[in-house]
Amino acid sequence: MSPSHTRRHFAKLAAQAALGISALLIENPAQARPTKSKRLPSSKASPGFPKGFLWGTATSAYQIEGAVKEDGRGQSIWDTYAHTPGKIKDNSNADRANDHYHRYKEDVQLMKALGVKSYRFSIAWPRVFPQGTGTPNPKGLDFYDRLLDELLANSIEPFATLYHWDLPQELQDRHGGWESRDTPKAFADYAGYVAQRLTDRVKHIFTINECSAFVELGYGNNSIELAPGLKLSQRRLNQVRHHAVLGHGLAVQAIRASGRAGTKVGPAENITTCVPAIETPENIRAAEIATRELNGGYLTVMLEGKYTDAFLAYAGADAPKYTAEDLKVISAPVDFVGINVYSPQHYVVSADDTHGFALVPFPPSYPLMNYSNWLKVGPEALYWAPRNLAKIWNVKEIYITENGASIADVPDAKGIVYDLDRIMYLRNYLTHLLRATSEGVPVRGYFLWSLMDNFEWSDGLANRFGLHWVDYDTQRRTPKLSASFYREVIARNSVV
Ligand code: PNW
Repeated sequence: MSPSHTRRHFAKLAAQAALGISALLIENPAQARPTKSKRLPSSKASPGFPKGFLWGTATSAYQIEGAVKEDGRGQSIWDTYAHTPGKIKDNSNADRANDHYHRYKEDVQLMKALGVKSYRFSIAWPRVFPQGTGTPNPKGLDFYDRLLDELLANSIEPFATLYHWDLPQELQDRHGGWESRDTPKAFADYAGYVAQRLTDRVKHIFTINECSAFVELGYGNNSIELAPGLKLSQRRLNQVRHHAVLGHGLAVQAIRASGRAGTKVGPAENITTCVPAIETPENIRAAEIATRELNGGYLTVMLEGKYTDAFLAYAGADAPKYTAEDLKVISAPVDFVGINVYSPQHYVVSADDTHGFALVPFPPSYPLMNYSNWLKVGPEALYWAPRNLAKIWNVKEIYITENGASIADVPDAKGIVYDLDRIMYLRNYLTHLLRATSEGVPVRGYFLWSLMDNFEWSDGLANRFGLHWVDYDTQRRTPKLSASFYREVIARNSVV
C-alpha cells in the first residue's frame, strides 16, 4: 500500500467515524438488536405500556394468500377487479401475492422472531363458501385449521377478521353484492358457520374490516377506488352503507349464537379521526362532536343504535330504508371495538354554529407518507382516536387493529432495507399511543400493518407497508430495519 493510499484510507475512515457511519456495519437488521449487557436501562420517566399489552401484526387473506384457484376457492370481486385492465396501478394482481397459503409456517416464524403475541388475519369467505352461500367447502376451512394450529403451537393468539373485502363474486352477480339485504344475511350465515367451527381456538373475532372504506371507495364517487368499483347515486350508496353495518350486527348475533361461550366479537372500523387543532377544552369538545357526526353511518350507528339527526338531514330523501329492528341488530352489544388508525382525517376547532365544530383545511404542503396520497402524517391521531372512542361511547376494550406506513423502500446492495422513514412514523405514533394508555384509555393491543409487504389493493404490489421486504420473484422475506425497531418496542413494552 502506498503512503498516499494509506493516508486516503485513514482520512476516509476518520470521516466515516465522524459521520457515525459505523452504523452501516449492521449487516442484517434482524441482528441489530443490542446485546443484553449493552442495553440501556429502561427510563424511569416512561413506565411503558400496560402489563399484558398485546403486540401484534396484521394482514388480510386476499392481500397475502395467493392460491386463488386452489382447493375449491370460489372467485371474489377482487379477482375480477384485479384482472380488469387499468384497475391496478402496476398491472399486478394477487393470484400469487405472498404465496402465504403455502408459506404460512415460514410466516408464523417471522412473527415469532419479532416477538409478537398476537396476529390479526382474515378468513376468505370464498374459500369457505365458494358461491357465497350454500354448501361449505371443507378444504377451504382446512387451511385456517392448519394456520390456527401453527399459530397456537408458537404461542401466538389468533384474531380473525371475517370480511376483509373479498366478497364472493357470485353474490355480486346474483344481487348486486352489498346493494341487497341478501348479502348481510349470507354474511351472517358464513359468520355463524366459521364461529361454530373455529371458536375452539379463535377467541376474538372481528366482523367486517373498515365498512367505511370498502363502501365509500368501492361504491361511492371517490378518486381512490376499491372493488367492485361502482359509482352509485347517493340513494343507493346510503342503502349499501346501511347493509354493511347491518351485516356487522347480524354477524355479531350469529357468532354469539354459534360460537363457544366466551368468544369475543367486535368491528375493525376505519374510524374518521378528528383531532383538536390546538388542545383547548373548546376544541377538544368540538373534536368529540365532529367524531360522532362524521362517523354517523358507521361507528356511531353501531354504538348508539340510531342515525344522528345531522346524518339523516344530510341524506334527506336519499336516506337509507330501514326498520327499528335493523337499528337494534346493528347496535348488538360488542365486546370490544377495533379501529384502524393511519392519519388524522380532520383537525377541528370549535365553532358557534349549529354544528359546534369547524374543520381546518389541510395546507397543500401538509406531509404525507410516500406513495399513499391519503396517508397524512399526524402521530397524535393515535392518541385522539382511541381517546375519543372511549370518551364518547364509553368503550371499555379497544384494539388498534391497523397502523403503519407505506414507503418507497429500496433494498441496498445486500438486499437490506433501512426504512428510517417507517421507523420515524411508528416511533411518533406509538409515543402518542403510550400517552393514551398512560392516561387510562383502555387500549388492549396494537396490530401493526403489516407483517410483510403485500398486495396493496389498487396500488398493487409496488406500494409496500411491511416490516419484511418481500421479493415477489423468489418469495424471499427479509426483515427491514423497522422489524428490529418493532421487536425492541415489544421486548421493552415501551417506545424506543
Ligand atoms: C386499510 N384510504 O385500507 C386496509 O384495511 C388494509 O387492507 C390496507 O392494506 C391498509 O389500510 C393500508 O392501506 C385502507 O384511502 C385503504 O383512506 C385506503 C384508505 C384507508 C384504508
